[in-house]
Amino acid sequence: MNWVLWNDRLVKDEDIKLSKEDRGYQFGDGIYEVIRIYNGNMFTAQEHIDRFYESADKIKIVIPYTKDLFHKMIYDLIEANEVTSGQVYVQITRGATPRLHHFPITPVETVLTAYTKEYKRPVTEMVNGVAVKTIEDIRWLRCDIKSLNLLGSVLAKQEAYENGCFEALLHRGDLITEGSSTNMYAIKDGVLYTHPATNLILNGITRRVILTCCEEIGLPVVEQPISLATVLSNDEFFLSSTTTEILPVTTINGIKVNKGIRGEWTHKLQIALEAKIGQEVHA
Ligand code: PSZ
Repeated sequence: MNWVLWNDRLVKDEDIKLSKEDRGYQFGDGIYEVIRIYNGNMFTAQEHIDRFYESADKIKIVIPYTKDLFHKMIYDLIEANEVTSGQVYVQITRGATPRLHHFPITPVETVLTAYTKEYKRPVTEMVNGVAVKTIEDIRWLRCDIKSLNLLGSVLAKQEAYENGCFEALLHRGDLITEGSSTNMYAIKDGVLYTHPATNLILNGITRRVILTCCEEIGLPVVEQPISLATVLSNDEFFLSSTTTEILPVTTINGIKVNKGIRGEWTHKLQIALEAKIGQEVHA
């Protein structure tokens, strides 16, 4: 079924009416989240909801629902659409007003929209890995906000795609930040390295779960940026996000990492993450 959430109402897709002067549409003035659904349940729902409210707060949008009510609204949408394996996309914008850059002088209602999609786990890539291309990170300096402004990410992903790569490996000078829609990790001599959760990356929910998994499997973590110059000397490399989970990175700019095969620590982390998701282990 195809219900969508429009503010606090569940409506049919064709009944949703959005303004051409919605600030999300004109300025990207809003924020969003993507939450994974496994077996009809949201995975790490509270963490995603907390980040949604934090992102809104950072750009001074006030969400007119309590977190509990918001959680219920999203859950009702998932139930109405009978999603078992999929994802829910939710965004909120500052609302619709005659176009002026500054915030509306007379407050207007925010516009919330959410919809669901069926989605299967990328099991082939989980085993075989993916290719990435290094690209200079030209995004803004508040990547900690899950903003609707995604032009820097879109351009990087497109360049990666045109070069036959799954993802862009973004760097500011010599320092690797993250992917265009993923977090990045290197493993060298039994230690995991990943960019610290600063303004230069999105602190992924999957990243947070992975750091807990590292503790569980006895893999030390150093939250420090990975050097681009020495990136190929790492033993293993992988990326993560809500939808991709953990994908081994097997080539960088066409050159193999770890002989082009999934690394052992990466595999262990996939298994630890799957245990949290409650899925069976694939391959
Ligand atoms: O479906 C998709 O392609 C998704 S779902 C979530 C993302 C992509 N990306 C989230 C994201 C991001 O946009 C950036 C710039 N860095 C890291 C991540 C990973 O965050 P989590 O783990 O919370 O999804």
